[in-house]
Amino acid sequence: MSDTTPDPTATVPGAPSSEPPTLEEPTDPRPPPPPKPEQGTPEPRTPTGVSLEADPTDFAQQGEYLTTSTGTRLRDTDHSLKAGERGPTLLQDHHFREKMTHFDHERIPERVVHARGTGAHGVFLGYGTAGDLSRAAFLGKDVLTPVFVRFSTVLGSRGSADTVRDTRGFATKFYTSEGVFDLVGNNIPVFFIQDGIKFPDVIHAGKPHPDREIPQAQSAHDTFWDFVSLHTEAQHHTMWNMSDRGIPRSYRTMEGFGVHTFRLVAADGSSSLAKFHWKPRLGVHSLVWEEAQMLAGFDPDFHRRDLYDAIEAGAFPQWELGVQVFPDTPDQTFEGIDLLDPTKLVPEELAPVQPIGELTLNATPTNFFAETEQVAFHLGHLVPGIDVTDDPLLQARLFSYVDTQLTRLGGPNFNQLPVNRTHAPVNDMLRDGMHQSAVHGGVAPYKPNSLDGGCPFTVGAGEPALQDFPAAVAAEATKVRRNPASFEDHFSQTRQFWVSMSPVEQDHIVAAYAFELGKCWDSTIRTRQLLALAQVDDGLAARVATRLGMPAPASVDVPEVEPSPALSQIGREWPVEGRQVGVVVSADTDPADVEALTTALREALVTVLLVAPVGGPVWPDRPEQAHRTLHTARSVELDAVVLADAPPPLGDEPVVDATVPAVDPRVTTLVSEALRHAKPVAVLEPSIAERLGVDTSAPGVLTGDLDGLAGDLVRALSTHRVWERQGRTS
Ligand code: HDE
Repeated sequence: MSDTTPDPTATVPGAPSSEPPTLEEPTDPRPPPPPKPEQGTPEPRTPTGVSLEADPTDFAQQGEYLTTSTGTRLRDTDHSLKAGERGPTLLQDHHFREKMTHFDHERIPERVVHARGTGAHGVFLGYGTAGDLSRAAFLGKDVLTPVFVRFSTVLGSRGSADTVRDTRGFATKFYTSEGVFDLVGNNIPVFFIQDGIKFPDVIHAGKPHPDREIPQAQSAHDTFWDFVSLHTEAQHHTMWNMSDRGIPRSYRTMEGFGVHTFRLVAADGSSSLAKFHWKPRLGVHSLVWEEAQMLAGFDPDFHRRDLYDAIEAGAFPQWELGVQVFPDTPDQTFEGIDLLDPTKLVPEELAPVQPIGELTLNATPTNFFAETEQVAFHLGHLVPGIDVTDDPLLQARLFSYVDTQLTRLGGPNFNQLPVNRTHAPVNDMLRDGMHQSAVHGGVAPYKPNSLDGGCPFTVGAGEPALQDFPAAVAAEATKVRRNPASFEDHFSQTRQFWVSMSPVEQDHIVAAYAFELGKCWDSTIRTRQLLALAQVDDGLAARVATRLGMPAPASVDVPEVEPSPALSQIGREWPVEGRQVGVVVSADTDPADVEALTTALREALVTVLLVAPVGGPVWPDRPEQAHRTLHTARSVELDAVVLADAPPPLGDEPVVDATVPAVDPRVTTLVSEALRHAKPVAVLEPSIAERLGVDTSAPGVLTGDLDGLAGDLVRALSTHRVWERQGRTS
C-alpha cells in the first residue's frame, strides 16, 4: 500500500454531529453535545471588542483613542476626505460614510403608545408570603431578584412633557432564576376597554387629530371625548384620569396595578385568581392641575428628573407588591364582580391587598437608549406559578407586545439585547434572524432529533415549567363576537369612585372635566359627555355643566354604591424622603440659621435647594453655592418654600411701572404660587412675612424658632399638601 492510499478505517468527512445518533429518540435529559473538533466559533467579545472577562463597565468603550466601529484608530474625524482643500468630498471616504450612515440610523420607531418613558434598575425582595399561592421562585422568602422598571405616559410622543394629564405605565421586568417575568401595569387599576380589539380605536381617539397633529400628549380634545362618551365602558377609567391620579406628583408616589386578573398556581397544583398591586412607601400623591401645566413648560422632564435625583440622593423609591386573592371558581366572579372585566376593580375593603414582596429602585440607567428605549416587555414573559386568564384584554396583549417589538427593535431577536437578557440558562430552538448575537452549536434545532442527542429536552411532569393551567372552557362554546352580559354595567364603579373621593378631590375632578370638555370644539360632544356624567352623579354633571355654561342634564336613576375609602389619596401621613424644599436666601441672610435648618431637613432625606438672587457662592466668604437663582427657580419644582430672606429687586428686570417693589417680584411670585398650590411655607423672620404680605396665621404658614421649624416642615410635608388651603376637606 502506498503512503497516499486512504486509510479505510478513517472517518469519512461530513458527519452531521459530534456524536453518532442512537436508533431510538433519546429521552434522558442531558446537556447539548460538544462541538465537532474541526468547528470554531468567534472568540467571545463584546460588541466593542472587549473580552467578556472584562469588567462590565469596560464593555462599551475601550482604550484611549478614537476608532472606527471595527477598532482601527483614527487620526482625524473633523474633516472629510476631499479632492483638494476646496474640492468635492470623495466617495471613498469610508470613515465619513460610516459616521454619517450610523448617525442617519440612530433612531428607532418610538412606541406606538407609552413612547415617553423613564427607566431605572432595582431589586425585588420576596417576603415568602405568597408560598401557598404561587410556586414562583422569586416570591420565596428573602429571594433577591434584579429588576428593571419603566414608567411612562400613554399618549404623548417620546419628547412630550412628563406632567400631562394621562394614565401612567408601570412596567417591571424581573430577571428571575426561572426566566424573565414582566408585570406590565398602569397607575390606574381599570382600563378604558374590555376587549383588546378596541385598543386601536381608543388610542386613535386619544392621539392628536390626524389632520393637524394637535394636541400633543393630552386627552382634552374632541376625538377623545367623542369616543369615550359613545363607548361608555371607558367612563370608569376616564373618571380616574380626571381625578388627581391623572397628574402624579412623582413616579415615586404612584400606585401600580396589573389591572387584569391573573392565575397563581402553587407547587401542589392548586390555583387562585389574583390582582397585582404596587403600593408606594411614600404614599400616593399628585400635582395640582396648574402645577402640572406650568411644569410642562418649565421642566418637561420633571418626573424623569425627580426619579433620577431621588435615586442619586439615596432616597431610593420603594413599593410593596401585593395581591388581592380570589377563589378560582368556574364563574370567575368575586362578590358579584366579574374578574375577567378589566374595567372593574375589586374594592380593597372586600379583598385586602396582601403584601408579598418589596421593590427598591437603586440605580439609574447608564445609557438611556440601550436600556430604557430598548427594553421590551411582554405579557407572555411568565414564570412557573403565574399564568394568564381569559380576560379578553389580556388575551389581546399576549399577541400585541411581541408583534410591536418586531417593528420597534428590528426583528425577532430583541430578547438578546442586554437589558432584555434573562439571567436564567437559555436552550431554545429559535435560530437566525436580524441581529442574531448568539452562535448556536449543533445541527438539530428541531424536535424530535437524535443528531444532537435529543437536546434540548422538555421538562418532566412535576418540575416547575411554564404553566398551561388546565382551566375549563365552556363545554359547548359557540364562536361569537360578543361580551358576556356582566360586562354591561359601565357606571356603578364609576359612581363608586366619585362617592369615595373627599370634597377637595371631587372639586379637582369637576375642574378637570370642565377643562377637558371646555377644550372640545364641538358642543354635541360636550352634551353627550354630560349625559354620561349624569349616569354617574347628577351633582357632578350639573357642576361641570355650570362651568361649561351649558344646561345640566336631567337626573337619571343612578346605582346604589358603597364608598371605598381606600380610593381616596388624602387624610394620612407619609415619609418625606426625596421631597424638595427651596430656601430663599441672599448674602444678607444669617448662614448659621440656614445651615441649622438645612442640616435638619437633610437628615430627613429632604433635598434642600438654595435659591439666591444670582448664581455662585451665596456668601462671599463661604463655600455654599446657589442651587437655583431667582431667574431659574419656580415654585412648581418645590414641595415647600422656606423664606430665609426676601431680597429686594436686583434691578436686572425691566421695570413695568415707576414703583420699585420692596421685594424682588420673582420672590413674590414664588411664594404666591406656593401658597396657591397649598404648599407649606416657612418664614424665618416676621419682617419677611410683612414685606411679602404673607398671613402668618394661615394654615401651613410656619413660623417660630429654628429648632421647631424643621420638624414642623417635615410634618407639614408628610400630609403632602396643606389641604385646608384648597378649600373643603370634609
Ligand atoms: Fe399596553 N402596549 N396594550 N397596556 N402597555 C404597549 O408595547 C396594548 C394595556 C402598557 O414601558 C405596547 O412594547 C394593547 C393595559 C405599558 O415599554 C403595545 C392593549 C395596560 C406599556 C401595547 C394594551 C398596558 C405598554 C407599545 C389592549 C396596563 C409600556 C410598545 C389589549 C395593564 C411598556 C410596547 C414599556 C405598551 C399594546 C392595554 C400597559 C403596542 C393591544 C391594559 C405600561 O404592544
